[in-house]
Amino acid sequence: MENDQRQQIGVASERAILVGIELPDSPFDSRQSLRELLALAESAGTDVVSSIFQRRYRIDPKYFIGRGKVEELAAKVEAEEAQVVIFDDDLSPAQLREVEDVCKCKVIDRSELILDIFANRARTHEARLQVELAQLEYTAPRLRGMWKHLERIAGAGGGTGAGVVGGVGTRGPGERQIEIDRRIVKRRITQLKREIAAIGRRKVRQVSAREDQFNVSLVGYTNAGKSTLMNCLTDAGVHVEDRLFATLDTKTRRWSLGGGNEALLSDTVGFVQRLPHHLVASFRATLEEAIHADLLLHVVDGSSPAAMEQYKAVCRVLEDLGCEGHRTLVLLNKIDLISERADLQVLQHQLPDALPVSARTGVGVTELVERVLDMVAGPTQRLTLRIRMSDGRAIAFLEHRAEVLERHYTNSSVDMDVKIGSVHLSRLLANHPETQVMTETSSGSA
Ligand SMILES: Nc1nc2c(ncn2[C@@H]2O[C@H](COP(=O)(O)OP(=O)(O)OP(=O)(O)O)[C@@H](O)[C@H]2O)c(=O)[nH]1
Ligand SMILES: [Mg+2]
Repeated sequence: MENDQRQQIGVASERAILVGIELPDSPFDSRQSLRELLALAESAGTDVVSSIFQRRYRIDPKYFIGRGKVEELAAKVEAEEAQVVIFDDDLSPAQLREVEDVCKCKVIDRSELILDIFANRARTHEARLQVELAQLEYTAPRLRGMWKHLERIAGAGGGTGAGVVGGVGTRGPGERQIEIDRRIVKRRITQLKREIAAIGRRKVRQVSAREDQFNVSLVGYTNAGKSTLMNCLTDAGVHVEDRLFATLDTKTRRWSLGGGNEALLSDTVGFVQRLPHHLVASFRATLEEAIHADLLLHVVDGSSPAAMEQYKAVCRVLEDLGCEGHRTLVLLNKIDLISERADLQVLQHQLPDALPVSARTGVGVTELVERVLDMVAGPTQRLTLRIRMSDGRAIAFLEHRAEVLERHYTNSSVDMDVKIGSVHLSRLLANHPETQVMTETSSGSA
């Protein structure tokens, strides 16, 4: 029916006004958050024409911001011919409706904006299902509240499905349809959950099939440089872009660490301050790599003035995912952009174990590889091992995981003079108990 018109109501290329508010107990910097909303809105393709910021002691239950501010906002909407107002905070359905009544234009909140970006960016089947579920779960409970105004907005249509609910501010077709749509939405949510659960099970099988490998996951704030680093370390050739949420699905590649050692490196979806909860829940399957990783490389954009806030936001999402106990190496990326030494020192003081790197110039990458190699293989030692000739698997293991310097053959065994990491040595001795350690130096093989 009105599908065609609804497609036109996306925020892309609409004139937008942003609204931020600062509360006394706010856990984050509200002005910084509003700047990020601007980046998010631009990522969604809107044309931001103005913004409003208000400091308040508490939110207004009816309009979220004060009555006077709403009127100021309405005047601005008219003067700027804005088509959408975007709040930096999540509003209740009733508040959205009240503000829409006064401003006479579409009003959306931060979560809806993020969901809209994801809906437009999702390319893989898996990502599309996950975004659609998150959209429906956020949108469906708001249907009743959204109804009244939608009847007034000419051309507003209804329906379900990613990119269908997707047109932001299009939350359903009209009062008469509400019950029918609720049922459709419910059924679709059940179906999506089933499909996503199946993907999740497949993903768990895939990830556990890699258990004998060392699995490393890149995590971090969106735009921190995860994909750039992935490309720098492997030949993944993943998509890199200077905008938020360039990556929405996971790619895994072999990462050669030298000396026959390797790890599997996964690039994952970026996080953002106050990522909608439904989105995190839906993206669990995509984040399976991070959940099961042996090591997380937490990439922080060291050149961002909000580096620490972003670091903390990522830590919170990781906690949400149950990853807080994972071994983590923090990387201070983009150090090529930090011109003030003092700025870098402040960050290094706050994150003393972090390793400064630049995914663009390659600075710090050698040290990164060394640190990871230490974890994969343990400290290297040189020794001679006697392996039975019949134990082809042990010989193959050494050829892959150690640097073999010399071999001396006897009738039934081979003495191999090797440089090997302690982790690999323990694994070898555990799996091949007949292996003998002859000497800890290379000089004599018995
Ligand atoms: N100067 C500089 N720019 C970098 C560096 N690393 C990444 N960038 C740039 O930062 C932008 C974002 O990089 P991506 O690798 O796409 O970031 P990401 O973390 O994968 O972002 P999402 O996939 O959106 O979460 C791109 O324009 C990169 O070229 C760096 O070390 N130095
Ligand atoms: Mg990326």
